Formats: sequence, C-alpha cells, structure tokens
Amino acid sequence: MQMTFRWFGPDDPIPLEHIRQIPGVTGIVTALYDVAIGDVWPKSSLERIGEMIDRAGLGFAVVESIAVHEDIKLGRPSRDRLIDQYLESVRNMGALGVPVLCYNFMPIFDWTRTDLAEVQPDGSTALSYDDAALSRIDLSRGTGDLPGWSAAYDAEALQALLAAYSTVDAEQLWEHLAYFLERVAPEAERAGVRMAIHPDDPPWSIFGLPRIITSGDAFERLIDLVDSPANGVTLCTGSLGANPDNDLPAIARRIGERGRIHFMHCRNVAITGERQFHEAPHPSRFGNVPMRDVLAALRDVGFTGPMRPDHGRMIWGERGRPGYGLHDRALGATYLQGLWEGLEPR
Ligand code: DNO
Repeated sequence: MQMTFRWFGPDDPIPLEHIRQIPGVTGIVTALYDVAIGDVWPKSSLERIGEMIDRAGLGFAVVESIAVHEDIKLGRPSRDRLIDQYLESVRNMGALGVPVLCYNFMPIFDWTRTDLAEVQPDGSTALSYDDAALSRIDLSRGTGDLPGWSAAYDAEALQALLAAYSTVDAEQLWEHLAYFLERVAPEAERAGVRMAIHPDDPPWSIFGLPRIITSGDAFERLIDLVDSPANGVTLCTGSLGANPDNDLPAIARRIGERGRIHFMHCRNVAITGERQFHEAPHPSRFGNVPMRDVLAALRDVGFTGPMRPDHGRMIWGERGRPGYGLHDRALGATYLQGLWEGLEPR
C-alpha cells in the first residue's frame, strides 16, 4: 500500500511542502484543473506538475480525474472524437509514468452533499447529505460552483443536459460505459495506465438521473465489461458505505481477489436515517464503515496500490475547500497507516 494525498494543484492552499510532512505520505493524487472537459491534456502541462511534485520529494501516483464528457455518457455521435481525445490524455499520463487514473461515470453531478459544513457536537464541521433536503434544491438556476467538481453548469446548460438524460436509463448508461471502456481500457493497458472507476456518491439515483456504480455487484459487472487488468475500480468506502446494504469488507475481498482494486479512498460516514448521512472521522467507531475489516481484507488479497484518506472534517479553525482541508485528512492518513501496520503479520 502506498499512502497518497489529494492535491488540487498550484492553487491549492495546502502546499506540497506541507503534504510532504504528513508521516508516510509519498504519493500525490492530482489533475490538470485548467483543461476544459473533453480537451486533450497537454504533455507539457503534465510534465510541469510532475516536476513540482518531484521537487517536493513526492511522486505523482494517481490522476484524479480526467472527467468523462457528458456526450460520451449520453452516447452522442461526438463521443468517438471525444474518446480519441481521452485516449490522448491517457497516453500522455502513461508516458509520464503515472500508473493510475481515477474517473467516474455519474451523469452531470459528481459527488453531492446537501450541507457542506454541518456543525458536529465537537465543534468541527462535516459534509452531510439528506435526501429530503436534496429534493428542495432548485435546479432552475444551474448547479452553482460546487467544490471538488470538474464542471459547473448555468441554468440553460443544465436544463439541456437534464432533458438529454430524460431518455437515458440505467441500462443505456451501462451500454455507453461499455462502449467507452471497450475503447479505452485496451489502450490504457498499452500505455501502462490502470483505470479505476469511482463509485457514485451517494450510491443511488439523484434528481431522477440514473446512477449505476453503486454496489459490489456493479463493480463486478464493470470488470466483466472488458477483460483487461487495466479495467478496475476505486474502492471508495465513504461512497458505497452510505448504503448499509453494501458489505465493504466483502466487496474489498471480492474485487481485490480479482486484482482490480487499483485505488483506495478511505472515508467514514455515519448513517443518520434513510438516505441520510454525515461524514465522520476516519476511525471505524465514529461511523458505519468498518475500516479495520476493510483494510484486513485488502491485506489478505495482497493490495499494493495507492490509498488516500478521503474527505476530512474542518477542525482546529481551518478554512478551506470543503472535505479537503489539511488537518483531518492528515489524521486520517496516520490512522490508516496505524491500522495497516497493526494488521501486519508479526
Ligand atoms: C470527491 C471525489 C470525487 C472523485 C470523482 C472521481 O471528493 O472523490 O469527486 O474525484 O468522482 O472521478
């Protein structure tokens, strides 16, 4: 296991020099944030970021994410050109030696919360989600600029997209994902890049849009779409863990045994009701994610890939990008390494 940390590039208020001081963190997870979705990621920009990471004494471990253009998810005719451009970006990251690509196939909305700073009893704030609050969100004004998302849509663009998706159901979305992966996975394999799909967060349909990567069965179905070692998953415990039906240690074992967990996102969530949760400190007892059992399963299957602490709370007065402050994620990184060490055969 390699401990990694997400960094939002030169504009991230958290400098690489601080990330380097978190014990045990050796890898950086990042993306190019100034390339429009669908455009090719220039080699030179990737190299520039790679050099910054190298100079800080860290390694460029994962690209998270090259966003998949909505036309690909919608199966529009322009998808062939967009897939070719996607492949160019994949080849460029492969040429730089970045081995893992995290991406997602969620229509329009990436990870979604209804409160970005819910005050917790200890005075910290955490991201939370409540299906009832979601139903009150007014989409007629667009998505707004949501943190951690690759895209924001104004009212008109959002309405057009929602209308386009009204004819795409879950099975069609699967077909479009298969079409994409059949073309991308073999090329990624040749480029030395492992594709790691991120589960849908939360793992159920929102705003009437189909969401398909929501369970261990969905992971298996995805892997079966294209038989290539480059076709794998990001096991995000916080995303799948919001649904109590998802048995995370069993999923880690099933997918890990097939060698297809290419990236780990470790986050805890406390389920507070039906389709309602808030994010919680990483240690198991603060939420519903049995982190120890998940890591034990990973150890058993010989997981050697990158892992990152996912979202943290805001603690110690820190202000920053929701979910992506320094302190609580750093605590998560050390907790996870403690667990990992404790599970080491003596
Ligand atoms: C949220 C992240 C996601 C993730 C994408 C991957 O914090 O885990 O935004 O980066 O879904 O494509």
